[in-house]
Amino acid sequence: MDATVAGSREMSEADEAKRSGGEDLVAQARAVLEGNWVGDHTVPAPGLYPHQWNWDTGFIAIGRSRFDQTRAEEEMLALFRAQWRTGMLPHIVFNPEVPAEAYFPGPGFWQSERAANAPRGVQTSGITQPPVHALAALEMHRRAADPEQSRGFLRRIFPGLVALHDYLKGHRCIGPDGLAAILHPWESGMDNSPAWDDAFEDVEVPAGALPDYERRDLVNADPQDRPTDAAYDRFVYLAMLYRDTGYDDAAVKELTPFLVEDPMTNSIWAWSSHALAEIAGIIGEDGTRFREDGELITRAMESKLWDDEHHRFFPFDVQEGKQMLQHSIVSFVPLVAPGIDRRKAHLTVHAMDEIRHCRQDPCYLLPSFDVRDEDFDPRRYWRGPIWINTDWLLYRGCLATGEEERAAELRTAILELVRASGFCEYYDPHAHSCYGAKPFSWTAALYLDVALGG
Ligand code: 2M8
Repeated sequence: MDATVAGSREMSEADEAKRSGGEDLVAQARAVLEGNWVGDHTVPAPGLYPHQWNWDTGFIAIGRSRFDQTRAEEEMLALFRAQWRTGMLPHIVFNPEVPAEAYFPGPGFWQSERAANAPRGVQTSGITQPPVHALAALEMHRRAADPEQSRGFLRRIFPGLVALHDYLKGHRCIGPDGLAAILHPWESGMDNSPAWDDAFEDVEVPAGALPDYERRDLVNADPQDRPTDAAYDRFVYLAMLYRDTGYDDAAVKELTPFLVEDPMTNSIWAWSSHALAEIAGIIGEDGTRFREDGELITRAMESKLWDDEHHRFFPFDVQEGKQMLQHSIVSFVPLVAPGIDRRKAHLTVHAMDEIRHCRQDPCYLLPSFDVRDEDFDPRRYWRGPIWINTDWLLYRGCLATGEEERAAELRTAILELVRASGFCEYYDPHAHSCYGAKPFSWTAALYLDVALGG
Protein backbone atom coordinates (compact mmCIF):
# COMPACT_ATOMS: atom_id res chain seq x y z
CA MET A 1 0.00 0.00 0.00
CA ASP A 2 1.42 3.42 -0.81
CA ALA A 3 1.99 5.95 1.95
CA THR A 4 -0.81 8.29 0.79
CA VAL A 5 -3.40 5.52 0.81
CA ALA A 6 -2.14 4.27 4.19
CA GLY A 7 -2.25 7.85 5.52
CA SER A 8 -5.82 8.44 4.39
CA ARG A 9 -6.93 5.08 5.80
CA GLU A 10 -5.42 6.06 9.15
CA MET A 11 -7.15 9.44 9.03
CA SER A 12 -10.51 7.87 8.38
CA GLU A 13 -9.99 5.22 11.07
CA ALA A 14 -8.98 7.91 13.56
CA ASP A 15 -12.12 9.89 12.57
CA GLU A 16 -14.22 6.80 12.99
CA ALA A 17 -12.69 6.22 16.44
CA LYS A 18 -13.79 9.76 17.39
CA ARG A 19 -17.33 9.29 16.09
CA SER A 20 -17.87 5.96 17.86
CA GLY A 21 -16.64 7.13 21.24
CA GLY A 22 -13.39 5.25 20.64
CA GLU A 23 -11.54 8.48 21.37
CA ASP A 24 -12.13 8.02 25.10
CA LEU A 25 -10.84 4.49 24.88
CA VAL A 26 -7.75 5.64 23.03
CA ALA A 27 -7.09 8.03 25.91
CA GLN A 28 -7.71 5.21 28.39
CA ALA A 29 -5.35 2.89 26.52
CA ARG A 30 -2.62 5.52 26.72
CA ALA A 31 -3.33 5.94 30.43
CA VAL A 32 -2.92 2.17 30.94
CA LEU A 33 0.52 2.27 29.34
CA GLU A 34 1.50 5.37 31.32
CA GLY A 35 0.31 3.73 34.53
CA ASN A 36 2.25 0.51 33.86
CA TRP A 37 5.48 2.35 33.00
CA VAL A 38 8.29 1.68 35.50
CA GLY A 39 11.66 3.41 35.08
CA ASP A 40 12.66 2.27 31.60
CA HIS A 41 9.97 -0.25 30.63
CA THR A 42 6.30 -1.14 30.86
CA VAL A 43 5.24 -4.07 33.06
CA PRO A 44 2.62 -6.39 31.49
CA ALA A 45 0.37 -5.70 34.49
CA PRO A 46 0.95 -4.65 38.06
CA GLY A 47 0.97 -7.44 40.66
CA LEU A 48 0.99 -10.63 38.60
CA TYR A 49 3.79 -9.54 36.23
CA PRO A 50 6.07 -7.05 37.99
CA HIS A 51 9.11 -7.27 35.65
CA GLN A 52 9.88 -6.65 31.96
CA TRP A 53 8.76 -9.38 29.56
CA ASN A 54 10.22 -10.08 26.16
CA TRP A 55 7.44 -10.32 23.55
CA ASP A 56 5.18 -8.08 25.64
CA THR A 57 7.78 -5.33 25.11
CA GLY A 58 7.53 -5.67 21.33
CA PHE A 59 3.72 -5.45 21.33
CA ILE A 60 3.71 -2.64 23.88
CA ALA A 61 6.30 -0.59 21.95
CA ILE A 62 4.19 -0.87 18.78
CA GLY A 63 1.24 0.73 20.60
CA ARG A 64 3.26 3.17 22.68
CA SER A 65 5.08 4.48 19.61
CA ARG A 66 1.72 5.96 18.53
CA PHE A 67 2.04 8.64 21.18
CA ASP A 68 5.52 8.41 22.74
CA GLN A 69 8.25 7.44 20.31
CA THR A 70 11.04 8.10 22.81
CA ARG A 71 9.76 5.81 25.55
CA ALA A 72 8.86 3.10 23.05
CA GLU A 73 12.45 3.14 21.82
CA GLU A 74 13.73 3.25 25.38
CA GLU A 75 11.89 0.10 26.43
CA MET A 76 13.07 -1.84 23.41
CA LEU A 77 16.67 -0.82 24.13
CA ALA A 78 16.25 -1.71 27.82
CA LEU A 79 15.21 -5.23 26.81
CA PHE A 80 18.20 -5.62 24.51
CA ARG A 81 20.60 -4.54 27.26
CA ALA A 82 19.69 -7.86 28.88
CA GLN A 83 20.59 -9.88 25.77
CA TRP A 84 22.97 -12.78 26.33
CA ARG A 85 26.31 -13.08 24.55
CA THR A 86 24.88 -15.93 22.47
CA GLY A 87 22.22 -13.54 21.14
CA MET A 88 19.51 -15.14 23.28
CA LEU A 89 16.99 -12.51 24.39
CA PRO A 90 15.59 -13.54 27.79
CA HIS A 91 11.88 -13.84 28.37
CA ILE A 92 12.07 -11.90 31.65
CA VAL A 93 14.37 -9.06 32.69
CA PHE A 94 14.13 -8.74 36.46
CA ASN A 95 13.70 -5.33 38.02
CA PRO A 96 16.14 -5.21 40.96
CA GLU A 97 13.78 -2.91 42.84
CA VAL A 98 11.05 -5.55 42.97
CA PRO A 99 11.37 -7.92 45.96
CA ALA A 100 12.78 -11.29 44.90
CA GLU A 101 9.74 -13.15 46.22
CA ALA A 102 7.24 -11.08 44.21
CA TYR A 103 7.37 -13.43 41.22
CA PHE A 104 8.14 -17.10 40.85
CA PRO A 105 10.36 -18.27 39.23
CA GLY A 106 12.44 -15.22 40.06
CA PRO A 107 16.15 -14.41 39.74
CA GLY A 108 17.10 -16.89 42.49
CA PHE A 109 15.65 -19.72 40.43
CA TRP A 110 17.15 -18.80 37.07
CA GLN A 111 20.61 -17.91 38.50
CA SER A 112 21.61 -16.12 35.33
CA GLU A 113 24.61 -14.62 37.13
CA ARG A 114 26.18 -18.11 37.13
CA ALA A 115 25.79 -18.57 33.37
CA ALA A 116 28.89 -17.75 31.34
CA ASN A 117 26.93 -16.11 28.52
CA ALA A 118 24.54 -14.00 30.57
CA PRO A 119 25.03 -10.24 30.72
CA ARG A 120 26.58 -8.74 33.84
CA GLY A 121 24.76 -6.26 36.04
CA VAL A 122 21.26 -7.47 35.21
CA GLN A 123 19.38 -10.61 36.23
CA THR A 124 17.29 -12.42 33.68
CA SER A 125 15.55 -15.70 32.97
CA GLY A 126 17.40 -18.17 30.74
CA ILE A 127 14.81 -18.87 28.05
CA THR A 128 13.37 -16.72 25.27
CA GLN A 129 10.00 -15.86 23.64
CA PRO A 130 8.71 -15.30 20.06
CA PRO A 131 11.02 -12.87 18.19
CA VAL A 132 8.61 -9.99 17.55
CA HIS A 133 11.30 -7.36 17.95
CA ALA A 134 12.42 -6.63 14.39
CA LEU A 135 8.86 -6.36 13.20
CA ALA A 136 8.10 -4.12 16.19
CA ALA A 137 11.09 -1.88 15.44
CA LEU A 138 9.97 -1.49 11.84
CA GLU A 139 6.37 -0.75 12.84
CA MET A 140 7.68 1.87 15.27
CA HIS A 141 9.79 3.42 12.54
CA ARG A 142 6.82 3.64 10.19
CA ARG A 143 4.87 5.59 12.82
CA ALA A 144 7.76 7.72 14.06
CA ALA A 145 7.01 11.40 14.59
CA ASP A 146 10.77 12.05 14.35
CA PRO A 147 12.19 9.91 11.51
CA GLU A 148 15.79 10.98 12.13
CA GLN A 149 15.61 9.95 15.79
CA SER A 150 14.05 6.69 14.64
CA ARG A 151 16.88 5.97 12.21
CA GLY A 152 19.26 6.48 15.15
CA PHE A 153 17.21 3.99 17.16
CA LEU A 154 17.29 1.46 14.31
CA ARG A 155 21.07 1.80 14.10
CA ARG A 156 21.37 1.13 17.84
CA ILE A 157 19.08 -1.86 17.96
CA PHE A 158 20.17 -3.47 14.67
CA PRO A 159 23.18 -5.44 16.05
CA GLY A 160 21.00 -6.91 18.82
CA LEU A 161 18.32 -7.91 16.34
CA VAL A 162 20.93 -9.55 14.10
CA ALA A 163 22.38 -11.42 17.10
CA LEU A 164 18.92 -12.66 18.10
CA HIS A 165 18.17 -13.94 14.60
CA ASP A 166 21.60 -15.55 14.38
CA TYR A 167 21.00 -17.20 17.76
CA LEU A 168 17.75 -18.77 16.57
CA LYS A 169 19.40 -19.97 13.40
CA GLY A 170 22.64 -21.16 14.98
CA HIS A 171 21.40 -22.61 18.28
CA ARG A 172 17.72 -23.42 17.90
CA CYS A 173 17.44 -24.98 14.45
CA ILE A 174 17.84 -28.39 15.99
CA GLY A 175 16.00 -30.41 13.36
CA PRO A 176 17.33 -30.45 9.77
CA ASP A 177 14.69 -28.18 8.24
CA GLY A 178 15.65 -24.66 9.34
CA LEU A 179 12.80 -24.23 11.84
CA ALA A 180 13.55 -22.91 15.32
CA ALA A 181 12.58 -25.17 18.21
CA ILE A 182 11.24 -24.00 21.55
CA LEU A 183 12.43 -25.95 24.55
CA HIS A 184 9.87 -24.83 27.07
CA PRO A 185 6.14 -23.98 26.75
CA TRP A 186 6.95 -20.57 28.29
CA GLU A 187 9.03 -19.86 25.18
CA SER A 188 5.92 -20.08 23.02
CA GLY A 189 4.22 -17.27 24.94
CA MET A 190 1.13 -19.53 25.00
CA ASP A 191 2.44 -21.36 28.01
CA ASN A 192 -0.41 -23.55 29.10
CA SER A 193 -1.93 -24.25 25.68
CA PRO A 194 -3.19 -27.76 24.83
CA ALA A 195 -1.16 -27.24 21.63
CA TRP A 196 1.83 -28.57 23.59
CA ASP A 197 0.08 -31.27 25.60
CA ASP A 198 1.37 -34.26 23.60
CA ALA A 199 4.98 -33.28 24.25
CA PHE A 200 4.36 -31.72 27.66
CA GLU A 201 2.67 -34.82 29.03
CA ASP A 202 5.86 -36.76 28.28
CA VAL A 203 7.61 -34.68 30.92
CA GLU A 204 7.98 -36.94 33.97
CA VAL A 205 9.09 -35.16 37.08
CA PRO A 206 11.27 -37.53 39.15
CA ALA A 207 10.32 -37.76 42.82
CA GLY A 208 12.28 -35.26 44.90
CA ALA A 209 13.63 -33.42 41.84
CA LEU A 210 11.82 -30.15 42.52
CA PRO A 211 12.76 -27.51 45.06
CA ASP A 212 10.09 -26.35 47.50
CA TYR A 213 8.45 -23.44 45.80
CA GLU A 214 5.50 -21.17 46.30
CA ARG A 215 3.33 -20.16 43.35
CA ARG A 216 3.19 -16.38 43.49
CA ASP A 217 0.76 -16.24 40.55
CA LEU A 218 -1.98 -17.69 42.77
CA VAL A 219 -1.60 -14.80 45.19
CA ASN A 220 -2.35 -12.34 42.38
CA ALA A 221 -4.88 -14.27 40.27
CA ASP A 222 -7.80 -16.66 40.60
CA PRO A 223 -6.51 -20.28 40.61
CA GLN A 224 -9.32 -21.17 38.14
CA ASP A 225 -7.66 -18.89 35.58
CA ARG A 226 -4.12 -20.19 36.00
CA PRO A 227 -2.27 -23.44 35.16
CA THR A 228 -2.75 -26.39 37.50
CA ASP A 229 -0.12 -27.34 40.08
CA ALA A 230 0.79 -30.43 38.03
CA ALA A 231 1.47 -28.25 34.99
CA TYR A 232 3.52 -25.87 37.12
CA ASP A 233 5.69 -28.70 38.42
CA ARG A 234 6.46 -29.66 34.83
CA PHE A 235 7.22 -26.04 33.89
CA VAL A 236 9.64 -25.76 36.78
CA TYR A 237 11.26 -29.12 36.08
CA LEU A 238 11.84 -28.35 32.39
CA ALA A 239 13.36 -24.98 33.25
CA MET A 240 15.66 -26.68 35.79
CA LEU A 241 16.82 -29.24 33.22
CA TYR A 242 17.96 -26.45 30.94
CA ARG A 243 19.41 -24.31 33.74
CA ASP A 244 21.44 -27.21 35.06
CA THR A 245 23.16 -27.67 31.70
CA GLY A 246 24.36 -24.07 32.07
CA TYR A 247 21.74 -23.10 29.46
CA ASP A 248 23.55 -25.16 26.85
CA ASP A 249 21.35 -25.65 23.77
CA ALA A 250 23.42 -28.53 22.42
CA ALA A 251 23.36 -30.40 25.75
CA VAL A 252 19.70 -29.89 26.57
CA LYS A 253 18.42 -31.42 23.35
CA GLU A 254 19.85 -34.77 24.47
CA LEU A 255 17.99 -34.55 27.80
CA THR A 256 14.66 -32.88 27.30
CA PRO A 257 11.39 -34.52 26.26
CA PHE A 258 10.10 -31.11 25.12
CA LEU A 259 11.40 -29.73 21.80
CA VAL A 260 8.77 -28.26 19.54
CA GLU A 261 8.78 -26.45 16.19
CA ASP A 262 5.93 -24.02 16.70
CA PRO A 263 4.17 -22.40 13.73
CA MET A 264 3.59 -19.17 15.65
CA THR A 265 7.23 -18.68 16.74
CA ASN A 266 8.51 -19.55 13.28
CA SER A 267 6.07 -17.38 11.37
CA ILE A 268 6.84 -14.44 13.64
CA TRP A 269 10.52 -15.17 13.00
CA ALA A 270 9.88 -15.15 9.23
CA TRP A 271 7.98 -11.86 9.48
CA SER A 272 10.74 -10.35 11.61
CA SER A 273 13.44 -11.60 9.20
CA HIS A 274 11.84 -9.65 6.37
CA ALA A 275 11.47 -6.65 8.69
CA LEU A 276 15.15 -6.95 9.57
CA ALA A 277 16.04 -6.91 5.87
CA GLU A 278 14.02 -3.72 5.50
CA ILE A 279 15.64 -2.15 8.57
CA ALA A 280 19.04 -3.00 7.10
CA GLY A 281 18.07 -1.11 3.94
CA ILE A 282 16.93 1.94 5.95
CA ILE A 283 20.27 2.22 7.75
CA GLY A 284 22.45 1.42 4.74
CA GLU A 285 23.30 -2.21 5.57
CA ASP A 286 22.87 -5.25 3.36
CA GLY A 287 19.67 -7.11 4.28
CA THR A 288 19.83 -9.87 1.66
CA ARG A 289 20.62 -12.71 4.04
CA PHE A 290 17.71 -11.86 6.36
CA ARG A 291 15.26 -11.82 3.47
CA GLU A 292 16.62 -15.18 2.33
CA ASP A 293 16.27 -16.54 5.87
CA GLY A 294 12.66 -15.36 5.97
CA GLU A 295 11.92 -17.14 2.71
CA LEU A 296 13.54 -20.36 3.94
CA ILE A 297 11.54 -20.34 7.18
CA THR A 298 8.29 -19.86 5.28
CA ARG A 299 9.10 -22.68 2.82
CA ALA A 300 10.06 -24.97 5.73
CA MET A 301 6.76 -24.29 7.49
CA GLU A 302 4.87 -24.98 4.28
CA SER A 303 6.56 -28.31 3.75
CA LYS A 304 6.83 -29.55 7.34
CA LEU A 305 4.02 -27.99 9.39
CA TRP A 306 1.19 -27.69 6.83
CA ASP A 307 -1.62 -30.21 7.09
CA ASP A 308 -3.61 -30.58 3.90
CA GLU A 309 -6.50 -32.33 5.61
CA HIS A 310 -7.24 -29.70 8.25
CA HIS A 311 -5.95 -26.76 6.20
CA ARG A 312 -3.69 -25.31 8.86
CA PHE A 313 -0.18 -25.53 10.30
CA PHE A 314 0.50 -27.80 13.28
CA PRO A 315 3.40 -27.80 15.76
CA PHE A 316 6.02 -30.53 15.27
CA ASP A 317 7.29 -32.62 18.19
CA VAL A 318 11.01 -32.94 17.40
CA GLN A 319 11.72 -35.73 19.90
CA GLU A 320 8.82 -37.90 18.70
CA GLY A 321 9.21 -36.91 15.04
CA LYS A 322 5.51 -36.12 14.49
CA GLN A 323 3.00 -33.30 14.23
CA MET A 324 0.80 -32.50 17.21
CA LEU A 325 -2.75 -32.13 15.91
CA GLN A 326 -4.45 -30.04 18.61
CA HIS A 327 -6.62 -27.24 17.24
CA SER A 328 -5.16 -24.10 18.72
CA ILE A 329 -4.74 -20.57 17.38
CA VAL A 330 -1.01 -21.12 16.62
CA SER A 331 -2.13 -23.01 13.50
CA PHE A 332 -3.33 -19.83 11.79
CA VAL A 333 -0.51 -17.43 12.64
CA PRO A 334 1.60 -18.37 9.55
CA LEU A 335 -0.66 -15.91 7.71
CA VAL A 336 1.83 -13.28 8.87
CA ALA A 337 4.78 -15.01 7.16
CA PRO A 338 5.63 -12.90 4.08
CA GLY A 339 5.33 -14.86 0.85
CA ILE A 340 3.16 -17.61 2.30
CA ASP A 341 1.59 -19.70 -0.48
CA ARG A 342 -1.71 -18.03 -1.59
CA ARG A 343 -3.71 -21.23 -1.66
CA LYS A 344 -2.59 -22.30 1.79
CA ALA A 345 -3.26 -18.80 3.14
CA HIS A 346 -6.77 -18.79 1.73
CA LEU A 347 -7.56 -22.25 3.11
CA THR A 348 -6.13 -21.24 6.50
CA VAL A 349 -8.38 -18.18 6.69
CA HIS A 350 -11.42 -20.37 6.07
CA ALA A 351 -10.32 -22.98 8.58
CA MET A 352 -10.20 -20.27 11.29
CA ASP A 353 -13.97 -20.37 11.71
CA GLU A 354 -13.85 -23.99 12.81
CA ILE A 355 -12.37 -23.21 16.21
CA ARG A 356 -14.58 -20.35 17.27
CA HIS A 357 -18.00 -19.56 18.59
CA CYS A 358 -19.74 -17.87 15.70
CA ARG A 359 -23.40 -17.64 16.54
CA GLN A 360 -23.71 -13.90 16.30
CA ASP A 361 -22.74 -11.08 14.03
CA PRO A 362 -19.97 -9.99 14.20
CA CYS A 363 -18.46 -13.24 15.42
CA TYR A 364 -16.39 -13.29 18.56
CA LEU A 365 -12.67 -13.23 18.06
CA LEU A 366 -10.70 -16.43 17.69
CA PRO A 367 -10.18 -18.25 20.97
CA SER A 368 -6.78 -19.64 21.87
CA PHE A 369 -8.21 -23.17 21.59
CA ASP A 370 -11.08 -24.88 19.74
CA VAL A 371 -14.34 -24.23 21.63
CA ARG A 372 -15.67 -27.73 20.71
CA ASP A 373 -12.69 -29.66 22.05
CA GLU A 374 -12.91 -31.51 25.37
CA ASP A 375 -9.72 -29.77 26.50
CA PHE A 376 -11.25 -26.34 25.88
CA ASP A 377 -11.61 -24.21 29.01
CA PRO A 378 -13.19 -20.75 28.60
CA ARG A 379 -11.21 -19.17 31.41
CA ARG A 380 -8.04 -21.12 32.07
CA TYR A 381 -5.02 -19.27 30.77
CA TRP A 382 -4.24 -20.15 27.11
CA ARG A 383 -6.57 -23.19 27.14
CA GLY A 384 -9.46 -21.38 25.46
CA PRO A 385 -9.75 -17.67 26.25
CA ILE A 386 -9.32 -14.95 23.65
CA TRP A 387 -6.08 -12.97 23.78
CA ILE A 388 -5.76 -9.69 21.90
CA ASN A 389 -2.16 -10.25 20.77
CA THR A 390 -2.86 -13.51 18.94
CA ASP A 391 -5.96 -12.04 17.27
CA TRP A 392 -3.93 -8.96 16.34
CA LEU A 393 -1.47 -11.32 14.60
CA LEU A 394 -4.33 -12.88 12.64
CA TYR A 395 -5.70 -9.44 11.80
CA ARG A 396 -2.29 -8.45 10.42
CA GLY A 397 -2.00 -11.81 8.65
CA CYS A 398 -5.35 -11.32 6.92
CA LEU A 399 -4.33 -7.83 5.83
CA ALA A 400 -0.99 -9.12 4.54
CA THR A 401 -2.58 -11.94 2.52
CA GLY A 402 -5.23 -9.71 0.95
CA GLU A 403 -8.09 -11.15 3.04
CA GLU A 404 -9.47 -7.65 3.57
CA GLU A 405 -12.97 -8.65 4.61
CA ARG A 406 -11.70 -11.01 7.30
CA ALA A 407 -9.23 -8.37 8.46
CA ALA A 408 -12.02 -5.79 8.78
CA GLU A 409 -14.14 -8.25 10.74
CA LEU A 410 -11.30 -9.02 13.16
CA ARG A 411 -10.59 -5.32 13.57
CA THR A 412 -14.20 -4.57 14.47
CA ALA A 413 -14.30 -7.48 16.90
CA ILE A 414 -11.09 -6.37 18.67
CA LEU A 415 -12.44 -2.83 19.11
CA GLU A 416 -15.82 -4.11 20.25
CA LEU A 417 -14.46 -6.60 22.76
CA VAL A 418 -12.20 -4.04 24.42
CA ARG A 419 -15.01 -1.45 24.42
CA ALA A 420 -17.35 -3.92 26.11
CA SER A 421 -14.94 -5.47 28.62
CA GLY A 422 -11.92 -3.22 29.13
CA PHE A 423 -8.17 -3.82 28.94
CA CYS A 424 -8.07 -7.38 30.25
CA GLU A 425 -5.39 -10.02 29.96
CA TYR A 426 -7.84 -12.48 28.38
CA TYR A 427 -11.53 -12.87 27.56
CA ASP A 428 -14.18 -15.58 27.64
CA PRO A 429 -14.93 -16.71 24.06
CA HIS A 430 -18.65 -17.18 24.83
CA ALA A 431 -19.39 -14.00 26.71
CA HIS A 432 -17.90 -10.63 27.38
CA SER A 433 -16.40 -11.65 30.73
CA CYS A 434 -12.69 -11.36 31.18
CA TYR A 435 -9.98 -12.75 33.43
CA GLY A 436 -6.35 -12.54 34.48
CA ALA A 437 -4.43 -9.38 35.26
CA LYS A 438 -5.87 -5.93 34.61
CA PRO A 439 -5.17 -3.39 33.18
CA PHE A 440 -3.07 -5.39 30.77
CA SER A 441 -0.46 -3.54 28.73
CA TRP A 442 -0.36 -5.38 25.39
CA THR A 443 -4.17 -5.26 25.20
CA ALA A 444 -4.03 -1.48 25.57
CA ALA A 445 -1.11 -1.14 23.15
CA LEU A 446 -2.60 -3.28 20.39
CA TYR A 447 -6.01 -1.67 20.89
CA LEU A 448 -4.26 1.64 20.16
CA ASP A 449 -2.60 0.20 17.08
CA VAL A 450 -5.87 -1.16 15.71
CA ALA A 451 -8.02 1.84 16.67
CA LEU A 452 -5.58 4.27 15.08
CA GLY A 453 -5.30 2.26 11.88
CA GLY A 454 -2.60 -0.34 12.30
C1 2M8 B 1 2.46 -15.25 30.71
O1 2M8 B 1 3.63 -16.01 31.06
C2 2M8 B 1 4.32 -15.86 32.29
C3 2M8 B 1 5.59 -16.68 32.19
O2 2M8 B 1 6.37 -16.14 31.16
C4 2M8 B 1 3.53 -16.31 33.51
O3 2M8 B 1 2.49 -16.96 33.37
O4 2M8 B 1 3.96 -16.00 34.62
C5 2M8 B 1 2.19 -15.53 29.23
O5 2M8 B 1 0.92 -15.08 28.86
C6 2M8 B 1 3.27 -14.87 28.37
O6 2M8 B 1 2.97 -14.97 27.00
C7 2M8 B 1 3.45 -13.40 28.74
O7 2M8 B 1 4.56 -12.90 28.04
C8 2M8 B 1 3.64 -13.20 30.24
C9 2M8 B 1 3.59 -11.73 30.65
O8 2M8 B 1 2.47 -11.10 30.09
O9 2M8 B 1 2.61 -13.88 30.96
